[in-house]
Amino acid sequence: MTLLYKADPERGKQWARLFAVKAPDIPFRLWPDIGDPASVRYLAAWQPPDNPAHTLPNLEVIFSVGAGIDQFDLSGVPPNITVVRMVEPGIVEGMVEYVTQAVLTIHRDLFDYALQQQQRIWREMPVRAAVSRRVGVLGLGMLGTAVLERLRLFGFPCAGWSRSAHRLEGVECHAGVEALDAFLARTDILICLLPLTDATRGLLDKRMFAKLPKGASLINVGRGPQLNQQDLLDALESGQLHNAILDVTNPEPLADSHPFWTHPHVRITPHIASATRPETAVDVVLDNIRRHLDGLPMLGQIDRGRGY
Ligand code: NDP
Ligand code: OXD
Repeated sequence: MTLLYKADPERGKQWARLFAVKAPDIPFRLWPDIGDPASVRYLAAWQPPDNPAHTLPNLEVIFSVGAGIDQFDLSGVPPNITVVRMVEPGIVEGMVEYVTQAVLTIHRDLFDYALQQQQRIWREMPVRAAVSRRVGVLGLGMLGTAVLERLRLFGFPCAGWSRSAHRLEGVECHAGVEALDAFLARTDILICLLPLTDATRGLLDKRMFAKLPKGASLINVGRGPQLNQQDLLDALESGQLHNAILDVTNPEPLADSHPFWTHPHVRITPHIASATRPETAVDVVLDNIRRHLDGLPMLGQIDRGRGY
């Protein structure tokens, strides 16, 4: 009943230490040292090997080490192998911190002050109350919900958009394509926390930007291919959008010559908004293995039809 880990080797060593203490009965292997392939029933991976069912003939569950599973080629994973994404408190905490700092950076005009500083300009801008800055989150899942719960405490009027209807205290919830325009029209800071699927690829484009109030800003912490990068540059140029904070790009990293690197109204970070924390993730995976052994559904099991 081996668990094979195939992702960042340094974090893999932490997983190995934690497994040795918390679950000494479960053999743990670090890719590429897979031992007997027939004994591997569980795989924790950022990307599974090609043709996983062939490489690991008794594989039953693939745990994504990330919250997203878009990096998996699910067409190569037979339906009898269950795919589980990472639902663990460490990822949530990191994302709440990152998005909070990004919203406050935009809200408190720190982009504009950084430009003033470069020119040695000491000039105050009016300080806007949070209640006058409307925040909107695309995606009301594990992360979008947690981010809104925190942002609400600052006094920002908060809204969210999802596929199915949700109810969240203090959050105006919108659902479905037909509700998107109304959600965008009331959003000054737009945050993308959607999974990458066929329906969300390229969603952040000029049509969407045109529906935001003029001067709105974007924070993309979902996935790079959700954004049409040229449309963003055009929207920044025209003033339709004021600032963008991008933790994800397409590709990652961007080419040296990409205009985002030096754009005064774009801030990029190298996909670090949040990351799985071994200390908390291992508990979740072990709990899921127990559930699986008991024939119970696992937390974070993905729906292949929806793509997330
Ligand atoms: P969840 O699966 O919990 O939530 C996804 C949300 O998106 C749900 O509310 C879902 O709606 C909504 N959604 C999906 N498709 C659509 C659609 N077509 N139209 C409208 N709403 C849609 O995901 P998480 O919150 O855990 O994570 C979200 C994403 O964040 C991940 O997939 C990953 O891409 C990204 N991420 C980025 C990280 C980073 O460091 N930058 C770190 C971790 C995650 P419904 O509720 O109706 O199902
Ligand atoms: C994730 C990520 O999906 O790191 O967890 O982006």
